[in-house]
Amino acid sequence: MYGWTGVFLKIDLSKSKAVAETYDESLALNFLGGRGFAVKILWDTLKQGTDPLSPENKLIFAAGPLTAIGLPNSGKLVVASKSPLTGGYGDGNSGTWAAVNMRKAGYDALIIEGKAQTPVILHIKDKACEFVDAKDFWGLNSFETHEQLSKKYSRTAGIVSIGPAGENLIKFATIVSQEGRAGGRPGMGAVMGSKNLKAIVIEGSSSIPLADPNEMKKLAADGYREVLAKPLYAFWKRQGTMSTVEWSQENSALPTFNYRQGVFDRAEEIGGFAMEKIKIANRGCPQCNMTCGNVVKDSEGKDSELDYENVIMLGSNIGLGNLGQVATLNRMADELGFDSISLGNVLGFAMEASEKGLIAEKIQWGQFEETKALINDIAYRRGLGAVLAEGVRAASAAIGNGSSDWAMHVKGLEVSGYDCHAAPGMALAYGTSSIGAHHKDAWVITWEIKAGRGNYDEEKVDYLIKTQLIRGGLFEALTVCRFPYNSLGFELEWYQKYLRAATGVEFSLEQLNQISDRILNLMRAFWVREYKEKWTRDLDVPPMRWFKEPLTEGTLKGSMLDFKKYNDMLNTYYEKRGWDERGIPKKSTLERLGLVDEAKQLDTYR
Ligand code: PTT
Ligand code: SF4
Repeated sequence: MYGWTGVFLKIDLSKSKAVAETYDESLALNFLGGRGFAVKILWDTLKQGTDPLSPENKLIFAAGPLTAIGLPNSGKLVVASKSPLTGGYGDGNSGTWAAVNMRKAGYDALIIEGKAQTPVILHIKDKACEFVDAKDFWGLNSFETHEQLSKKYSRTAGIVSIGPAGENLIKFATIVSQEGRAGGRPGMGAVMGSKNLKAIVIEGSSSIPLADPNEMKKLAADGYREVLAKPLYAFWKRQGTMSTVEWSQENSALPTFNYRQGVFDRAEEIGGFAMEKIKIANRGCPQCNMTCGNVVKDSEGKDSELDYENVIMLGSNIGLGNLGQVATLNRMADELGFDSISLGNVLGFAMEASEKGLIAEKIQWGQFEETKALINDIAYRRGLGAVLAEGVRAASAAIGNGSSDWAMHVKGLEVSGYDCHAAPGMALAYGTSSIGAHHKDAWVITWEIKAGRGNYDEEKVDYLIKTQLIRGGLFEALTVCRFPYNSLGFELEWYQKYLRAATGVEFSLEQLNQISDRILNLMRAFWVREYKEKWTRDLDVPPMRWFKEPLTEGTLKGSMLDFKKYNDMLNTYYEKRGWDERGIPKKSTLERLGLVDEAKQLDTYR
């Protein structure tokens, strides 16, 4: 095989054993890599009903055939597992030198199972793998861990680690790398913690076998030049994703006071231009010339790397309008190892519960010191923090009193940064996203606003499905960053050329679409198999707040979603996907995608 290394490293932490295994070429051709590999491995090897925090669960780090080849934005990997937050398939996409080193060590994926008796660090150096005692590291935050490990091993090693949130099995703990890249929103950090795995250090020195190395060299250089030449490049370097704050504010889509207002009177103070005034550097993932991480000095004089999502979830959504303070909360999320989106979401939920008198604790909107204390309480599971540590779905079940209407999640994953009171297409994207309410698979809201936000037309369903196949399927299987494509307009055809030069295989766009469809259908099948009789179409419906309580501020004040129209749109979506009225892939759909055994198995869960 070219492009793929053809090898997975299987690690059993219970036995301190690591075995390299080759895999069949058909897996590569049918599932490509990243998310494709992860879902196939989880489907084939995880027993239905496995406790996500048990040794039996598997934690997978998977790359694709373009990862680590010096082409635009190819320093990313997918980290996946059965999620302790949602109970379904969970993953994240992280930019890290671990992606580059893993491939250069000769592996397309690490598949980790078992549980070490005492905390360990996995050190992989090409073909060698050692299990290093981590007692001196347990308890350290992710920045301290990174710093000490890069001194102990090498500055060029790939390092991923968990902070106290992962150690304490907080359900929305992530895996952190390079002091500001975080991956695995649905609790991948907790899965790592449950295995007593503090960190992975990986060093690789081989080159990846390519079908046409000369062609690849030329195409890669051309690709970087093309990215630089894109008209939006200069502004992107200045603000990255941060300009979305102003956009969301203008379009009443800004999560504000737990998704009530859509606009925030201090939005300007936390927006892209305010950020530029305190920005000190750009930072980013390996092999990227778009470096979109905005490093600023926070209110305590420390570095913090800002993106749209973490700024609005820890800013407007909790009523905080001081960017330096928001940056401090963001740094705490990175250090402790929380997903910043879910963190801002549960904080907003707690503040609303306090305002409504449903909890004894007084947690007020926008109070910096109180919020810092609560974040630490969540990390160490103290008091109210222990309730919030389970995620917003479980917290609302504990608090009751109708709070499930404004517990902002889908399938247990907290909603990310878009208010959908007046965006039915984006609401459907959240409703049907393959990991719960995340915009990764389909960020359709900017298109929707141009297309007409009030309608629930078939055209929106078509656009959503097309977007899910490209973003949730293709980019997650290639594992390269999607920003050149969706933020600068770097054309999809580039990836076909890269695939040809890397693997020697000519993939048409139709074939790539079919691979994506296969992956997304298998992800859905995994959810259905796990939820069994609890699977219902209600799981594809976004939070009731957007249907029952109109927007309270701004030019779209009074807007809300129509429940019947949403359900009609969901029916159309199911029909077009080849799913039944409960949203379960039909046997014929799975068979058409070559998932014949999977179809048989799923039949027993209908
Ligand atoms: C991603 C999610 C996002 S999506 C953001 S900001 W975004 C939040 N970032 C966090 C953070 O930072 N620290 C923290 N403690 N928690 C965080 N949680 C949130 O995580 C990320 C970029 C971004 S920034 C986005 S959109 C794009 N996402 C991609 C994707 O999903 N796939 C892909 N092929 N390319 C992508 N490119 C962009 O990558 P998750 P990263 Mg991330 C500080 O992890 O679980 O996927 O959730 O990985 O290396 O930080 O890059 O406005
Ligand atoms: Fe990473 Fe941003 Fe570059 Fe994408 S554009 S690879 S998220 S630095």
